[in-house]
Amino acid sequence: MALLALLGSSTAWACELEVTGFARETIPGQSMSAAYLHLRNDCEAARTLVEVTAQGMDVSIHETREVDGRVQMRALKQLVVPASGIVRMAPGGLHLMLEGAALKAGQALDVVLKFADGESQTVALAVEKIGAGKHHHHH
Ligand SMILES: [Cu+2]
Repeated sequence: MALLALLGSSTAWACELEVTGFARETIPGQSMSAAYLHLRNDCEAARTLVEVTAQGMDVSIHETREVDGRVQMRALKQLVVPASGIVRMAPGGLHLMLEGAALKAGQALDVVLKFADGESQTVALAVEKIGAGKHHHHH
């Protein structure tokens, strides 16, 4: 009993991130879309996002960067949300790439965030219309 209590006290209490965000409607004829999250970490430890999943599509964490005047996207293996920190995804920067998506404005999209510590968290994202002329990237 004493040993169990000791082990228990050394394990950090699971602390959930505060996550909000939205996904973009799929452009007719395309199967690619993107979602943007705001991840706020009020926990005492950094949290490392290692995988994002959603039913019926492939999700990857992407970063858009300008390299030598060219806009490029690269996939990130993980995304660290620092302790007491915020990570903001936004068009032209960090985003979730949704492949095989068929999303319509007004729907909700559940995404599951998986962390390096084995915890996972489900977040419901509103699907929003794409504003005219706001396409932020092409594949
Ligand atoms: Cu992308």
